[in-house]
Amino acid sequence: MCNLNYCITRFILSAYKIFQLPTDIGIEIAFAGRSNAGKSSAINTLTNQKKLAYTSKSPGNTQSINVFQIIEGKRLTDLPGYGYSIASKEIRRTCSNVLPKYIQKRQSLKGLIILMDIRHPLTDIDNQVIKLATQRNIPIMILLTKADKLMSNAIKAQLNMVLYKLSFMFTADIQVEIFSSLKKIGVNKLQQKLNTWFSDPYINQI
Ligand SMILES: Nc1nc2c(ncn2[C@@H]2O[C@H](COP(=O)(O)OP(=O)(O)O)[C@@H](O)[C@H]2O)c(=O)[nH]1
Ligand SMILES: [Mg+2]
Repeated sequence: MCNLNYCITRFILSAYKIFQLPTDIGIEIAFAGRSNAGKSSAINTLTNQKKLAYTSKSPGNTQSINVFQIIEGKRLTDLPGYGYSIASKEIRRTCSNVLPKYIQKRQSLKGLIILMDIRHPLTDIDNQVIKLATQRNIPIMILLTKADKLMSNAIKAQLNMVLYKLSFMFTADIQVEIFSSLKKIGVNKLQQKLNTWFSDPYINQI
C-alpha cells in the first residue's frame, strides 16, 4: 500500500462540464455530499491546508467539480453539493446533470467518499448517489461529519442506525466512519482508505 503525502495536494481546475475535466486516466477519488455537509473542510483537513478547497458558510455556491492533484495521475475531486442551492437558475440548469454523469461515466473514478452531517444522514439524494456508485461497483466510504456536535452516546446511536439502514438498502459493503474536521476525528481512517484505493494494482497508472 502506498502512503501518499496528501499535504502536497494542489488545485488543478474547476470543471462545470464533464469535458472540462482532466484527461480520464489515472485514479480519481471523489468527495460527494449535500451542500454544507463538510466536503471542502474534509479536503482541507486531509491535506492539512487551510484554504485548498473553499469552505463556505453559505451553502450551495460550489456548482463546479473542483479537481486537485496529489501526484501525477492521482487526483481528488470536490463534487458539487446537492440538496439545496442558492445558485442562479442558469447555473442549476447547466450543472444539474454533472454529478450523476460524473459518477456514471468517469473511468478514473475508483472510489467515492460520501459525507453526511451525522445529525442528518442518508437523505433520499444521498441514497440515490450511493445507488449510482454501487451500480458501477465503485467502492464507497461514508463519513458522518461534524461528530463534534454530538455526545458520544448519540454518535454511537447514529452510527448504528446508518449501518442498520445500509444493510437492508444495499448489498455493497460500505465502510462508515465518524468524522470531524474541527476535532480531527476519523482523518487517519480516511487516509488509510484513500491509500488503499490509490494503490490498487489492477488499475493502469500513468
Ligand atoms: N462543527 C463543525 N463544523 C464543520 C465541520 N466541518 C465543516 N464544518 C462547517 O460546516 C460548514 C460547511 O462546511 P464546508 O466544508 O464548506 O461544506 P461543503 O459545502 O460540503 O463543502 C462550514 O461553516 C464549516 O465550518 C466539523 O467537523 N465540525
Ligand atoms: Mg464546498
